[in-house]
Amino acid sequence: MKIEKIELFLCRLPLVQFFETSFGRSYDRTFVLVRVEGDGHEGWGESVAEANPYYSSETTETVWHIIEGFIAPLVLGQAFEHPRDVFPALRRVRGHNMAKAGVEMAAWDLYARITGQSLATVLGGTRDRIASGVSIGIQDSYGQLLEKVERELAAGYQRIKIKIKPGWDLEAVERIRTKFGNIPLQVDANAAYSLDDTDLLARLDPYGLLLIEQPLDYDDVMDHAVLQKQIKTPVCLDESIHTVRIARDAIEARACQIINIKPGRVGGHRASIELHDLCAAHGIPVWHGGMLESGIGRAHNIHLASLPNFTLPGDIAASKRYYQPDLIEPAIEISADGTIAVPTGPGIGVNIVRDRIDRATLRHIALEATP
Ligand code: SMG
Ligand code: MG
Repeated sequence: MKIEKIELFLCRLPLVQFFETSFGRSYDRTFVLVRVEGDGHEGWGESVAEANPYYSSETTETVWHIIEGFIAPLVLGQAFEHPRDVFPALRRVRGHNMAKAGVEMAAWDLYARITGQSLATVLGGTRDRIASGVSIGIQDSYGQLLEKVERELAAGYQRIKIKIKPGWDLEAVERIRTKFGNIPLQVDANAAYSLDDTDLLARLDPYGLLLIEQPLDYDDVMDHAVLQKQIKTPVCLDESIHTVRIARDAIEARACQIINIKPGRVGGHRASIELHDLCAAHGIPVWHGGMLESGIGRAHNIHLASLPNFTLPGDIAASKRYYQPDLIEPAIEISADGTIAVPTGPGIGVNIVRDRIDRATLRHIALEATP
């Protein structure tokens, strides 16, 4: 497979509903789409960096800069036997996993299309439907939160995750438990606490949460190990896990019992599979995270989540919770049992709607191999 062309699209789409985390509130999503061409086919990827450096230090502008200046020259005109060879070819570039993942994942889609297989098949997926959960942001009132939980449970989602931050934590959980009983419930702090909050976090123990995601800082593995010894709720790491090596250290240090895999955060599908396999070997369950992706990134996530150790429901929900219309057809839907079908066509297996991409595009560039 030879990658002959890379196109980048800086896109912005309005969100159907605002999304608030401990970093702040968003009403729209800016992201970079990657299209690659080779062997008479195309492949699509989506970089999950946001316009701001709050979830991660990467932004849409750094992604653009790094792909255009440093990743494209390492990939264009190169023949790859398999897309697993792309990530190692980018080794000179340190970090910038979200930029790498955009290109790497597009290469997996390209390869799957060239060989006429679904992406799930190429990745080693073993199930034809994935379990779907939702992530509910911080709301203006507890009433609004309870309404949203009710709506998502009625839609069939298999678990609820709520965002927490100091001042929006115990009471939010208490109210959900009081109204909805023992539903599968987890919380995500996006690094909003410190070890000084250990007593407060321990007060979540009686609520039987599935997990608490990234309570402490994004670069802090060791404090999570200290915290995990003092609370019963399983700690799940998200932001901290940039590389398979950090995951290995975190598991060794008992800093977490569960890991959230986002291919964008670790550099793409190859690193995600390695992380998945590492966790499986250590009895650490994984689930697929979400980054408010458009249908393109979402389709990639569904294929990856079909691997066997994704045993907990992911943050992979229906398109209509995020974008209407989505950039793909048909939109991603969940069935009444809270599962999503893994597309079976070649590659990511969804139809890309080019004129919707064009309407969402703020900037475009096409890069080709120099002869
Ligand atoms: O895609 O449904 C989704 C969002 C899931 O909560 C979600 N993601 O930390 O896990 C996380 C957050 C990061 C989102 S900020 C873009
Ligand atoms: Mg998270």
